Amino acid sequence: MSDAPVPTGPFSGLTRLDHVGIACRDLDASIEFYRRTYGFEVEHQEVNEEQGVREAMLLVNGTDDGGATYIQLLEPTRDDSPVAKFLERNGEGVHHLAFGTADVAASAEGIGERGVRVLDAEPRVGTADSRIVFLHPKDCGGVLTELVQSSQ
Ligand code: V0V
Ligand code: CO
Repeated sequence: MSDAPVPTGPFSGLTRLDHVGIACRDLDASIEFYRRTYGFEVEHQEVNEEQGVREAMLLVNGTDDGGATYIQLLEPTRDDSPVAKFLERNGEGVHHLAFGTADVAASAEGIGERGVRVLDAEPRVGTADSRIVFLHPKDCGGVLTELVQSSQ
């Protein structure tokens, strides 16, 4: 028997809820709602041109693996973006869930082998230089699901 630590966590490599993505029309007004109502503060804010969003990460809690859990507020930057399409169809509300992993490519490969469509062949750049992959909502019980590997 070796003394190496036994790996923990599920086979997918997903170990925590990283964020819940919320589609909104006015980022500043939504930030103000979360601050005034819950006291959550913005930890990070950026524009992601590839994804067509202006977004803010609001810290909810830290986790024991050094990560954290956030609310991600998403305002579209162009009319043909996924969040703009979502707003047109559904109005403001929950847009996606994101699970954290230490290795996003390995998690995506393992989940893809179980018959779920992985939308990104290669991980893309997400918030704060994270690496992200999306899974098709039609294969995930109607929930757009993101896998995220944080940059630290
Ligand atoms: C679309 N559908 C959804 C959905 N978006 N279902 C649940 N949750 C969502 N958010 C459903 C929609 O109602 C349709 O169902 C069907 O999927 C096809 O949708 P569509 O918009 O007509 O068609 P597509 O295929 O052009 O676009 C859908 C997908 C697209 C999911 C493929 O939105 C996508 O690639 N999303 C991933 C990228 C993304 O969302 N980026 C923004 C967040 P019916 O009508 O056929 O039944 S960026 C982010 O989170 C970052 C940067 C980060 O975390 O760091
Ligand atoms: Co996200």
